[in-house]
Amino acid sequence: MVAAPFSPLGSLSVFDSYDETPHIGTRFPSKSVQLSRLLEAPNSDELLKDLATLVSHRGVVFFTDQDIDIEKQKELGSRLGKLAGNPATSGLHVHPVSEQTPELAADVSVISSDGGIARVGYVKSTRASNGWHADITFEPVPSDYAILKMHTLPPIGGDTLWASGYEAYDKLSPAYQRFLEGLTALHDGSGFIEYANQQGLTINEPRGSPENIGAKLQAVHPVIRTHPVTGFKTLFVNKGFTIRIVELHEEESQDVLEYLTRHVSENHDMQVRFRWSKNDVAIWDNRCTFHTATNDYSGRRQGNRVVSIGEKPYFDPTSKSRRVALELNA
Ligand SMILES: O=C(O)CCC(=O)C(=O)O
Ligand SMILES: [Fe+2]
Repeated sequence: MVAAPFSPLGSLSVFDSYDETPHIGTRFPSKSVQLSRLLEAPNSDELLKDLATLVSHRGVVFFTDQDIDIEKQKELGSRLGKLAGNPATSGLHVHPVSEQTPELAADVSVISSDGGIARVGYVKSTRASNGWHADITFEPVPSDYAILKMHTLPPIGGDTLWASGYEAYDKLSPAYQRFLEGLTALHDGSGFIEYANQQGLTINEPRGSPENIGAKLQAVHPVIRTHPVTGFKTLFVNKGFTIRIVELHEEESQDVLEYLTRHVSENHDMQVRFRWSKNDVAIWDNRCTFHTATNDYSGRRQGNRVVSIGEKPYFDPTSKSRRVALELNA
């Protein structure tokens, strides 16, 4: 007996969609599906809660040619997190170094080839895979969802890749899984402190939660965390921000983090690559995915990103992995 394929679409099943890969990524290909309309629908709470559930299961969801403006994008960010059950104290993230511009408030990050936070630490001559990260994991209360709308794109290039933290966990041997469970890791955003110092900026605070304060930009989180929406175990260390596994000796920690970094970047069966068109929107879950930009283009590329704050990461030893819970064997 093969179990019927699990569908996390709920009320969104009335719209045409397809999965981009078995483990990560779902797309709504038609521009007739507009996020702006989901926000206004009479059953918008149901639709948005189901969207949050879908994003949490599939890691990242893509929408085509969206008319949503930045105010509505912020509303979407707030409502997704709330409907998925984040704490009352969690709101939209204020990036430690986001600059308030006349058009955009501090809770919007401009993702631009011209500079700013998306370019911090980028060195052209290093490996493309050095860019893998989950957003803002240096915060004590890190992100649940992120929404990126790209309005300016080069004719070719600039794809974004996402990888599944659920599948990253599931692909490890049971012995390695047991070794990682219960360990904790230090996440560090000091690259943004250096950037702030260079630019003469002060570190913004609070940053979307009363606990996200101070200018140190460090937090300790479980290496394997339980996702509060799906209940699945997921790998929660990333190349961008995780600097040390606390319980290990320094060199052991370096080797294990190096292994896990390669595990995510070299297993392309747990990744999806998205080629953007103008005004496409990607919504991802920072708790159970990693992502990286591709710096292979010339010309301008720019979009607006809204990141919402979730809950403090935790590990529930009784939680199951995605493959075990969904009875997937392939
Ligand atoms: O530019 C991209 O493709 C991704 C940038 C990024 O990391 C983000 O928006 O969080
Ligand atoms: Fe990011």
